[in-house]
Amino acid sequence: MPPQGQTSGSWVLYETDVVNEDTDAPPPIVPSSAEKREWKIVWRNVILMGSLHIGGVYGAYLFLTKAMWLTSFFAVFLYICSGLGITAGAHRLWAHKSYKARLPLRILLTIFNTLAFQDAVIDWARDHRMHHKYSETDADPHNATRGFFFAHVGWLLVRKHPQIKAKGHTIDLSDLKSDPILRFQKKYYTILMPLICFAMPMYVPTLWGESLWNAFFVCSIFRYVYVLNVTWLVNSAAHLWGAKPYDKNINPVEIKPVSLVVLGEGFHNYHHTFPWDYKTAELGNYSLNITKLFIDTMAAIGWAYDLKTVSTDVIQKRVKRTGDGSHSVWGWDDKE
Ligand code: ST9
Ligand code: ZN
Ligand code: ZN
Repeated sequence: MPPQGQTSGSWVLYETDVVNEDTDAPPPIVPSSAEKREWKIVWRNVILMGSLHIGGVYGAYLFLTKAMWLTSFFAVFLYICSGLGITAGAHRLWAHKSYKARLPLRILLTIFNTLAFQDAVIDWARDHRMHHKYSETDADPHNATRGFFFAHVGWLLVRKHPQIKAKGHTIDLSDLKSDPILRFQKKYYTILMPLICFAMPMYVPTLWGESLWNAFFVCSIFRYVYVLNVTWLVNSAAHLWGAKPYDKNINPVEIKPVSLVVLGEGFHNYHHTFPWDYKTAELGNYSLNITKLFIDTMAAIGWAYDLKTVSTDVIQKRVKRTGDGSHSVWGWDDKE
């Protein structure tokens, strides 16, 4: 067997493929599908993502130095709106059905979601349902056992593992496909997305005298790249480094600094243990969970309803049964 990392044609072998012959330790268990991992690089995506990130760094520079303060403020506003389109929309409402939303909120969240350009909700939720059902296997689109880079962005730069397509049929998407708003978003995505994610953020700041150049790089490019990267941190960092107060047998972790920037989605050990909770956290401290504040506000005006959560009793039992013992630090002692 060739050594680790050696390529053979378009194949790259993983550490799990290598048997350590110098020790008596048993060879690692190799998932059968790991042998079929193939990095079919999509160069178009590599070039686009690379260029986008160079533009994002330049946009960050303009954000900090040259842009009008109103333009920078608008970029932050767009970050919150597009973030909510992912957290309150694609994630908690559509992928997990953790609450229900009336028509005006569904329309608003679809607009916010399109502003985030993370592909149509139906596709996002399909991949996310796979992520929960087949977590940390080859049928998980951003399988974090393949390392930080793959879980963060690498998975968007290569063809999907055959297991994803093979097991995809086990995911029921009928609820999403029967929603006319989501069908409309998917059908017209290639028109709606450029208008909402790039053209609108570039145009609005010109109303207060900003240059098109600054507006484009700050509000369209930098804001988009920033939201992408903080979202990806949930797939990468929040599956790698942190405490596991609710279930020590899974990889997702609680990671507070990430939660702050991802509007409350960093309590990932809790979320993978209780994915139906609309808070995606045990407590939902508003400062660390803006999405909960948003959904609670929508519930107060009647636009959101049937908010699902988990009783303290169920959480306590689970913590005792499968937690890693860190709960006093991460849970009830962490008062709001
Ligand atoms: C982006 C998404 O960035 C980020 C998602 C992050 C998720 C985070 C979750 C964490 C929790 C929430 C926290 C939120 C925090 C937010 C904070 C905000 C402040 N099941 O995909 P294709 C089949 S997007 C079943 O082309 P390839 C299906 O038949 C960024 N079947 O695979 C499909 O056909 P169709 C912008 C599946 O060819 C066919 O395969 N977007 C499934 O291998 C082909 O599918 C991009 O950059 C499935 N799951 O290509 C686009 N999947 O679709 C990047 C596929 O017609 N993507 N099938 O039904 C691509 O270019 C390609 O997908 C590819 C793979 C090259 C990666
Ligand atoms: Zn996850
Ligand atoms: Zn989830």
